[in-house]
Amino acid sequence: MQNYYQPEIECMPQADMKALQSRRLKNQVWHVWDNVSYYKEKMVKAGVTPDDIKSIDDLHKLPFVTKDDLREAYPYGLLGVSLRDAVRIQSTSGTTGRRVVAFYTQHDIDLWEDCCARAIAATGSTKDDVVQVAYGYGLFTGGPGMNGGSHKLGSLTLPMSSGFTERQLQFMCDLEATVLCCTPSYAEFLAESIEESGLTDKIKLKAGIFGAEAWSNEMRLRIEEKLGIKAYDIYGLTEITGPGVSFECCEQTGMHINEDHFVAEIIDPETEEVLHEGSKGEIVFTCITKQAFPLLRYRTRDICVLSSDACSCGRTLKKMSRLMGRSDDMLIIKGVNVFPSQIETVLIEYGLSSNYQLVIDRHNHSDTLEVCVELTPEMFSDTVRAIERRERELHEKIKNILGIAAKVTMVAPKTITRSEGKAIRVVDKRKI
Ligand code: DLL
Repeated sequence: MQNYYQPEIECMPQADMKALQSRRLKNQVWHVWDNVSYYKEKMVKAGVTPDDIKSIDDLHKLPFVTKDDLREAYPYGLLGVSLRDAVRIQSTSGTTGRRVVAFYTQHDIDLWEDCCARAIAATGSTKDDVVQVAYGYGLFTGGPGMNGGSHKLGSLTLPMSSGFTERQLQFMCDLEATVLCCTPSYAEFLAESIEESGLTDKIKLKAGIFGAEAWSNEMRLRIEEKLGIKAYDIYGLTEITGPGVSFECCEQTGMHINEDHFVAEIIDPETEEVLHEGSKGEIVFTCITKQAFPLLRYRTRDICVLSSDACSCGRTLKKMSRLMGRSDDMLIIKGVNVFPSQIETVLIEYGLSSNYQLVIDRHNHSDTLEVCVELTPEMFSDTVRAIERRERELHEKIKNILGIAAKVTMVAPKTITRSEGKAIRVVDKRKI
């Protein structure tokens, strides 16, 4: 039996959905035109006015919003309501320069939680379930989003946040959690800890909702086997709302997009040309209902494929495939969005050259980051103690900027292999 949270939307005929999207898009473009002068200027420059947008077929006429726009307009330049009406921010981790701050009205939080409730319901879960939310709470959207979704569905919610594994296992056993929400790497770590603690027989989990970082189908099968559950993918990003932009159903062949709120397009990241359904490209989202942070045509940099094929779960919402990569150099390390240039800036400000390499690996289901950097010839003549002090100082600086710890290794000048083409700055050894 299929389980839905809002069947009238999730199973709406595609033609009706298109009409709903068109109505909402027209209103949203006016909302942005009237309230977000930053984007209005972009529209004026592109020679488009709200009158040119009559349906979602006109979406391509609107200019894109990129991370650079977010940076330029930081912090309030893209706010679509007065401060009086905004009630919450969420943010990505990272430096002030790269940090994304997204705003929500109460209405925005409400619709976000509906999206997360749809994702939880799609696993077959109901009011009778106990949902353990082990995504981080706070600025990160994972915890608050899934928490709200679980409340909406009426499930008993365990707001655990991430980490404190022993406590996670105790609550999971004692309160008989049936649904686990966390990153796939943490799910794998929890699965191993359960095995090691001999608690396998005490676990009542039946489903897991895992996202926020890349994971493979092999990893899914490993988690499913170890935890004895069905593992569902969930996608989202802070700029658009957080988790629940799209979610998997029992078919596990891609994630249904909550199209009544987010209109998806696939573009060629180089030419920005809109591609036909079925083509692989960068997914772009337009928020058609959000008030406080109403991004239109936001370039996510995430690469995937869209499909409107019928799904055996009965949902008519289009699906996006599992993510196939990114069109920029963003890495997700320990759940934190990291751009190599952030680390490069720290190194250069410290007086080092840009001969460095980031080595990312995964031990015990947790990511590790090593920053190997060449000493300058002057620093090379320092004592070992002075070099170790420098490594500690850099470790601190990187931790302050990224929020995660990195092992810093300083090596002799000219020892990092030079490439004849593009420098190889990132060596990602993670097998996911
Ligand atoms: O990661 C929101 C989220 C929380 C999604 C919990 C799912 C579950 P950000 O921190 O803004 O938001 O990072 C967004 O993470 O652009 C993708 O590159 C990546 N990402 C998110 N979900 C997935 C997924 C949250 N299921 C960025 N598979 C996005 C692969 C994902 N990558």
